[in-house]
Amino acid sequence: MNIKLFQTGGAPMLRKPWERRQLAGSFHGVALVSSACAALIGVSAIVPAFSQDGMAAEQARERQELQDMRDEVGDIKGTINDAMRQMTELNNQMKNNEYFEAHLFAKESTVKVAGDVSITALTYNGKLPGPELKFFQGDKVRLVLHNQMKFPTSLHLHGMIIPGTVDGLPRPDSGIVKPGATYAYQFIANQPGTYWYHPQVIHGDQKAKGLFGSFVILPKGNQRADVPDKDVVLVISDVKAEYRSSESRASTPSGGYDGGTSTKGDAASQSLSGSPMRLFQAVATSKKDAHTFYLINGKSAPMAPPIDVRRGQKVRLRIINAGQTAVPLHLSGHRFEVLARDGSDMLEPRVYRDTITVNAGERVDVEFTADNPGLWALASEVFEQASREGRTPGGIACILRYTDIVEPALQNPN
Ligand SMILES: [Cu+2]
Repeated sequence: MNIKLFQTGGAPMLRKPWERRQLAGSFHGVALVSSACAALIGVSAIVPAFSQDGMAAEQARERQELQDMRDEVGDIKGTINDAMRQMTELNNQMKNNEYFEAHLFAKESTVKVAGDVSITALTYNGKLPGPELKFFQGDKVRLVLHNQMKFPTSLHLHGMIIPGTVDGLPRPDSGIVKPGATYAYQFIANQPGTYWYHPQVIHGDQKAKGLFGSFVILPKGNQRADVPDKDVVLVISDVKAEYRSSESRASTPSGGYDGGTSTKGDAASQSLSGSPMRLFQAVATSKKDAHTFYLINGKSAPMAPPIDVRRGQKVRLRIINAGQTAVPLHLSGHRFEVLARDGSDMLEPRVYRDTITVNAGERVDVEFTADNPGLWALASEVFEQASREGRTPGGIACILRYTDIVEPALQNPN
């Protein structure tokens, strides 16, 4: 939508023929301008020497020329009217569709985080992390929070500089959402970058139990050079969960977390592969029998989906640490440029790393060129975080995979 083109305040007045012609030329093509100039020069130079017949012919020509000009002005008016009509229609559309609306349903859900482990966590829309939202700079955003939990909640837009009425500490009439209630948070997405949402600090325990999600604001008028071929959001987290034995006592292996006894006949406790599915309940604080699941996009390795790239692609990773501890993430085989921390563009000098420590609550955007075909790991350097209680593969780890390269070793593992 090119509104500037039709801002008539700065348009020239239609006063002199050549100005009209030039304006017409700008609409109908360059040829018109040059023919108009030629006609004007001809008229002023030749008029005094003409006979009466010649004068009459000349007057007729001038009348014709004036008529042509009127027609052209009419054309221009028509063009402007058309454009104004289109603009009005666009404006009406924008008014009707002013807000980019997303609905978040905060509720308890059971999510599978590893092959044989499900946790009952607090989620937005049943997903861990919550829905990945994308806006463009300047979008008017309305996030509608539906509280389907048994206790109050709130929404914090981590990193956004917005009025306190939207994101300040919630007040009774502004931001605390009672059980069963709905609240709409509206803001203008004016800062490009990587952000995340979660309950306010007074409901911090809900964040630790899984209530978090990401949102990205893409710059308006993205230049091609600035747009990566692949733009991936990675939310890393740790969720503490207790083994929930009360619900599945009959089928619970007595050995606790590591007791892998088969539980035949209990469909709910069977994973697709047939191994016993164990159910954990997310807890806010560390307890003696609590297990910590380190997750990348809600999954423990090897369940975390791979990052698929092709040779030559520019790949951006937007890493958000929604967990409780700092995570030093290492990407093997590549060096990445650190583009931004906490949503702000980095200033020069450029910083290149192969490991980046993402603190609790922090966001880091990095970018690299996929120029080293193969299979690579993106994983925490802390063994506890890159394992599932000492077992590998597990925890915060995923594969970077070149999909256009055939790996003979993988195709034929002899
Ligand atoms: Cu936060």
